[in-house]
Amino acid sequence: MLSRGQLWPERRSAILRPANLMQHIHGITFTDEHLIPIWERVRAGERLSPADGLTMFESHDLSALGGMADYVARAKNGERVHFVINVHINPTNICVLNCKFCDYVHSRNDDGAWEMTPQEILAHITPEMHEVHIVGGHHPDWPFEYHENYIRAIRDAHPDIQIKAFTAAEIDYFAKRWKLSVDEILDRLVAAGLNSMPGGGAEIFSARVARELRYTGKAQAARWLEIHAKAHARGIPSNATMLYGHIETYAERVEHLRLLREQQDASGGFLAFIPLEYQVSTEKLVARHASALEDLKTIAVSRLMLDNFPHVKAYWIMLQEDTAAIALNFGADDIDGTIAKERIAHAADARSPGGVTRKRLVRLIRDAGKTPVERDALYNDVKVYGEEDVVAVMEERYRPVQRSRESPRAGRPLDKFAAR
Ligand code: V47
Repeated sequence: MLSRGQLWPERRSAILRPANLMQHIHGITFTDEHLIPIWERVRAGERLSPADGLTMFESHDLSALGGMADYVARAKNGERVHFVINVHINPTNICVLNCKFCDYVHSRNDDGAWEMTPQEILAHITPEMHEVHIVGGHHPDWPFEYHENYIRAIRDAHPDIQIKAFTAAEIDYFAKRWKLSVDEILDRLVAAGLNSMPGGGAEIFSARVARELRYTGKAQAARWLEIHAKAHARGIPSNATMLYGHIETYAERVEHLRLLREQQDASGGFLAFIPLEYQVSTEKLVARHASALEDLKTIAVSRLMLDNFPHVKAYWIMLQEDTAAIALNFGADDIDGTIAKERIAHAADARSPGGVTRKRLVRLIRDAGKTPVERDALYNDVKVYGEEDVVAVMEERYRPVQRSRESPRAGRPLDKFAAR
């Protein structure tokens, strides 16, 4: 017997409902009448249930889902779409784990293994950047002090840059490997210069998928959420991700979103949610990448379910630029950044380039009909791009805004980041 939400992806079409006649309700055209009561709840500002989440994932009516999500995104962020001038640094790809979806991981003696020194890490940072994003493998020999030291080196060399570093999975590994408490780790990282935490390592909060994809060795749902709660309690904002498009079911996606929403109610420090499209790796968990339709649906449903998250990010590295641009009208209000170098998705042959220019991002956001807003890691405005700024960027005579020493630091109360 097949149950709802369990047919992803091979027989997904079997559960999609046939189209009905079109109905126009408060500005949205529906071909799936099951979405209409959900739209009424969205307009009334009511919270959607997990059953609503499943109904939306199982719907074929992409344009209605996009319209509803865009309505919510506009209510939260208006016409604004955020981006950041940043760099992704992956200090090492040596990792004790062997997650089945990951092509990034190497053992110590493998040919492609790398280890960066603090000086090599520093060499990736330029004065124009407002965010440095750092995640790496679970390196068995680097003592915690090594990580602390390169964070301090960045802070000393760039007192005004924002450092977003270490997934909850890495923090959990430091704690287990070096017998430290999560509290001590977080306090020491803040003292070294950490501002916020990225959302990686969450994968899908499902014990079944964790077993099948061999990631039971990394922080599981309760621990991942606990670490973010501890970060939020000390004024460290963070992001959350969901790895989709492999063997997970729609029901598992909905449960993942429900757990994040519940955590956000409790601790309030999540800034952005980022659905990560599985990049088909050597293991080929599925034959091909999720379709653009599936990507857009996932962005839209995430925006609708996560009513307490201020931002939803269309991560162009994994979605590719075209789908990411369309996602800006399907509930996403952020496109990440210039990124400069990216190695995790590209280890699995991501089809996007390794980094893009400010010009490319500004054009992409304007082409989507939105207002480009350059931000820092904590979603403070660096620059709202008016028409003249957009023209200046296109004509390559734009003068970047300098980083400000007024940037908020971790350890401050999180009221500013409370859901809008
Ligand atoms: O945790 C690994 C995922 C994550 C693959 O917080 C893969 O702003 C797809 O978390 N296909 C790291 N994904 C990236 C990440 C992230 C990216 C951008 C912004 C932010 C943020 C966070 O990448 C890992 C893992 O879940 N990953 N292998 C793969 N083959």
